[in-house]
Amino acid sequence: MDLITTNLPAEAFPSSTISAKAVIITNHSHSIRQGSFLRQASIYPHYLTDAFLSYPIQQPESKSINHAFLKDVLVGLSQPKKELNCKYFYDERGSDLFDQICQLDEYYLTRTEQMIMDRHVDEMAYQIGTGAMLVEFGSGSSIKTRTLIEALDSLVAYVPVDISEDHLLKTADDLRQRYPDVEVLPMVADFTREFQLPKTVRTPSHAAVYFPGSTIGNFPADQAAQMLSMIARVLGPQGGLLIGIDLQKEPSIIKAAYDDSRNITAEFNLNLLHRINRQLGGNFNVDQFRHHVEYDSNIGRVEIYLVSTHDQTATIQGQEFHFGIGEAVFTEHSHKYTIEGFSQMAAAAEFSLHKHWTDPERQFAVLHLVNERC
Ligand code: AVI
Repeated sequence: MDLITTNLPAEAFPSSTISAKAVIITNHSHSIRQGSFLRQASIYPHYLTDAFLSYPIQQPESKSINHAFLKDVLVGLSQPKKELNCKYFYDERGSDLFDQICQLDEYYLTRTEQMIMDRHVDEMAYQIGTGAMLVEFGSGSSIKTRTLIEALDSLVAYVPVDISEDHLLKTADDLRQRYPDVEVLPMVADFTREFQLPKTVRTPSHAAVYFPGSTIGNFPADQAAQMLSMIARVLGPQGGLLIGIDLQKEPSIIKAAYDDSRNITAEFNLNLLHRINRQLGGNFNVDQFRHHVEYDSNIGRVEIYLVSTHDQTATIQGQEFHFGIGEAVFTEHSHKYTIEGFSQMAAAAEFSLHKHWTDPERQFAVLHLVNERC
């Protein structure tokens, strides 16, 4: 658990629980189940990550509430432009809905990335090279990674990184049995933060991070750039990064992926309000909000909102929030890149693009980047 203190506005918190000089307690494992990187990501607004100032602490009383979640919700809804952090999509129901999204016809990302991996895994393994340590971000059950593990020549170690300890340890046991020559070294970690690679019995020739799923697209551009720099530092010189990114394309295809005809994505988005009701004692009338998606083709960015269909007030832990008719609460960005644009961002972190693979329609790409720092 991290204890971070800062000077948040008094109105961001119910007076009964936290003083104006508030404490932020983050325990990332509370709210997060398993699987994708986002389920463990700390995508905090800048005002929470920038200047951390120390102030006296008054802890909230209830032990059953996830205080990091409560704090983020109260602060997000107190902004002039209301927002909720997309990392809170992934409670049990949200994770289940996300799995359903991944199987939708309109949601081309998952199946296209898988197709690229299936077709080109041998070339990817060749690019990564012999005797590597492979570090996977948001490994989940590592099932899809097995093809890559099997294709890699003399893989020294596989390091699945995830926040869900139980799941991770079970997966690691399975992998050890399956690949007795590979050291499997699970890490329970939040890899939006700098971490150290584990020590191995045999020395790997280099390390490579595997970061699939286009999850980097859910980070604001500046945080994505910071993550790439952090990965480069962790890997060291000649370290590799195999990363999946969603590509810019005809806007109607992208919009449909986030506004599907079966309304599963709408349910996924609205579940955030249900989750606030369930876990934070909120009283949102969820039926009076609707899912709304925009795609800004200049930036290459999907923007997802919850829009209030009525003039209404919701209360969370005694704090009231008013929503006007048509008022939008921002919930998620999903960036779509060009290969050139992403390579430029990666170049600022001293990664250079060695090879990339796409599907025939150039919807999605997997990039192999190498840290050229000496
Ligand atoms: C996890 N992430 C890559 C998904 C995406 O496509 O940005 C999250 C998502 N949001 C709505 N649909 C899917």
